[in-house]
This record gives sequence, C-alpha cells and structure tokens, in this order.
Amino acid sequence: MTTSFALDREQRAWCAELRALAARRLRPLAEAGEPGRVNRPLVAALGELGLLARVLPADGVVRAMDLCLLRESLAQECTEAETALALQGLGACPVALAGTADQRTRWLPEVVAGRAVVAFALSEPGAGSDAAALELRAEPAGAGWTLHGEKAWISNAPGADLYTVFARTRPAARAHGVTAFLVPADRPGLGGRPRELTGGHPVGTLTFDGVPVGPGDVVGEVDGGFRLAMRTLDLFRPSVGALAVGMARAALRAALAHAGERHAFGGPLKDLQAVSHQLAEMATRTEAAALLVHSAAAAHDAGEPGVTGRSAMAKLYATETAQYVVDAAVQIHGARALEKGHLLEHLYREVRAPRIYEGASEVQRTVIARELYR
Ligand code: COS
Repeated sequence: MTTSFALDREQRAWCAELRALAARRLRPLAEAGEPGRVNRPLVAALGELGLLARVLPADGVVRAMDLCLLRESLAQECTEAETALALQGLGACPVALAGTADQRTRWLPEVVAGRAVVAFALSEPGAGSDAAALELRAEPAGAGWTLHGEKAWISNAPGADLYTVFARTRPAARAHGVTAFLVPADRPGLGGRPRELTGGHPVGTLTFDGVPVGPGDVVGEVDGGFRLAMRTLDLFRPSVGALAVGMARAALRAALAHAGERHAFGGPLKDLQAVSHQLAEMATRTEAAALLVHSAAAAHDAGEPGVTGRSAMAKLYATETAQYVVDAAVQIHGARALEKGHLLEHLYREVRAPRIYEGASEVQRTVIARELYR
C-alpha cells in the first residue's frame, strides 16, 4: 500500500479555512482566557464550529490525518485553540478506541460539543518516561476498586469534568497490570491543584484518596490499560509533530517578513547570505518535518505496518525542528522578538514542551531503535 506525500486540493482548502477560522473566531476567545486555566468558551467554540467532531467522528474512527491538519493549521494562528482541541482528543481517545457503548453514548457527545472537558491522566511524580512504572493503586473494593495516589503534569487538570486515569490493578506487573478508568471530576476523594508551566496552558496535579470506580468505569480490558495508552499515543504523536510544524511555519513566515523589510548594512536582511541561508535551512527542515508528519498520519489511517516507529519519527523530527526554526527566527529578529507579547516570544515558550510530553525525544529514539530491530 502506498501513502500520499502531498496534500490534495480539498485538504489544502480545509487548512486555509481552519487558519482563517482560528484567526477570526478562536484567537479572540483565547486572548480573553486566563493563562494556565481551562478556557471553557474556547472549548465550547471548538465544539460549535464542528472541529471537535472531526477529531472524534461519530463513526468512532479517529483519523490521524484530520487530527494533524487541524493541529498544524490552528497552531499557525492560535496555539491555545490548538492545545484545547488536542487535549479533548487525547483525553477522549481511549473511550473512542475501546470504550463501552454506555461510555461512548454518555460522554463522547458532551466532549465533541465542547461541554465536557476531558483529560488524559497517565504521568505520575515517579513515572514520566517510564510509564509502566506508574503506581496509582486500584485496590479491590466490592465489585470495583478504590483509587489511591497521585498524577502529575496532567493537562486540563484540575479543571476538567472527566479524566481517563491509568491505574495499577496488578502490583509489580509493570505494563501488564495497568487499567484505564473513566473518572468524572465529582467523584468523592478526587482532588487537585494547578501548576504553572512556561507555556501557559492548563496543567496540574490530581490526588486520589480512595476514589471509587466500578466495572462500568473500566475503559477496555482490566490490565489492558498500558497497551491502550500506547495505542492512543501512536495516534497522537504525529499530531504533536503537526503542532510543531504549525509553529515552525508561523515562525518562518514571521522571519521571512522581517528579513524582507528590515534594512541593515545597506539593504534588506534577506540580501545578507548569513540570513538567506538560514531562511533556506529553516524552510527545508520545516518541509521535511511536514512530510514526515503527513506520511506517518497517512500510514496510520491506512492501517500500514510500522506505525509506532513512524509516529515516533514524526514527533521526534518535527518537535526538534520547530525548536530550531523558532530559535532561528528569534535570532533573525533580534531583541524585539524577546519582548512580551511578540509572536516569537510566545512561540519560544510554547515550542519547548512538545519535546518532552507524550514521550520525550529520547523516548522516541528508543521506540524507533526498537522498531528497527523488530
Ligand atoms: N501499541 C500497542 N502495544 C504496545 C505499544 C504500542 N505502541 N508499545 C508497547 N506495547 C505493549 C508491548 O507489546 C508490551 O506488551 P507485551 O509484553 O504483551 O508484548 C507492553 O506494551 C509493554 O511494552 P514495552 O515492554 O515496550 O514497555 P516499556 O516499559 O519498555 O516502555 C516506552 C515502553 C518507553 C515506549 C513507554 O514507556 C513510553 O512510551 N513512555 C513514554 C510515555 C509517555 O509518552 N508519557 C507521556 C504521557 S502523555 S503526556
């Protein structure tokens, strides 16, 4: 089977439409939000505009290419909208992939409408890159369990309405003893607090003090949660790459404009070879990252083999590239790019975290290397 390496006309038109929508409708809502907190009007708008329905379609099939084009396009105009959209998708994806009919009917329409805010709760203070080391305990209680422990760096926490929580149902079984549970925010014993990170998007800690969960809250199989988390990440990692490509494109566009207008040493900056070669390098790497992202997404949607490795390559290359491109764009602009409120100052803060979350660059290299020997 072959995958497409160029977007078709319809996809390109959709991307242009998304960018216009993000600039006109979503950016004002993002600007009115409080940094570090869930922006409910923004999430509701993502629902009303039908964008969440493209992330979590009614037929239950989450399409990596749609997700990537959405994220790449929104990120160019409004990273807050992009993040809010992605977090709804990530949190609800395990339900879309493996949830029961009841769970899907109860929650997915609310998430898609932007009325219920959802979060993906995997990481813990002692389990980040080594996700199979997670320790949040699910202790048997009657027909169900009670949850005890802590989750850390959870996006949308503690402001979400619903959490997909990965907990340990079998001690010392690493990846084979983890179960995913759907936990509504109003369950007794569930607490949390926000944490302030560089990027300004909502993230926090969750505490579980005997939170009751029943068999109806299990997503997928008991003890099958780790595999479900990995499947979710296989789907989302190219789209983190897409977010990075979106930021790189925005930074490149700003650098091109600035280098065309700004004069120094008797002409525009773009006529200095030091600058023009830098711009050429930025454009080439951005294009390569976009191709890798689109190809990984197309492979996922076509059910091709090797998706895990290709997803990891897309995320690794695109996030590292975006860091380079944003940094180079700052350098071309000089001090003005570091001023609070400048697009590049914003992107410089935003571009760092994607090299860490959903599997740090080092984890992606481990995944890729393992796949090479599989
Ligand atoms: N799809 C389906 N199943 C998968 C999988 C995938 N992509 N990756 C692993 N699995 C399965 C394996 O097949 C294995 O099951 P079997 O023993 O039955 O074959 C099980 O899961 C354990 O896998 P593995 O032995 O590879 O686990 P490790 O503990 O070595 O960890 C990494 C693997 C490092 C890849 C994993 O811990 C990881 O992705 N870490 C980063 C976590 C992350 O992204 N955190 C961010 C949180 S979200 S912001």
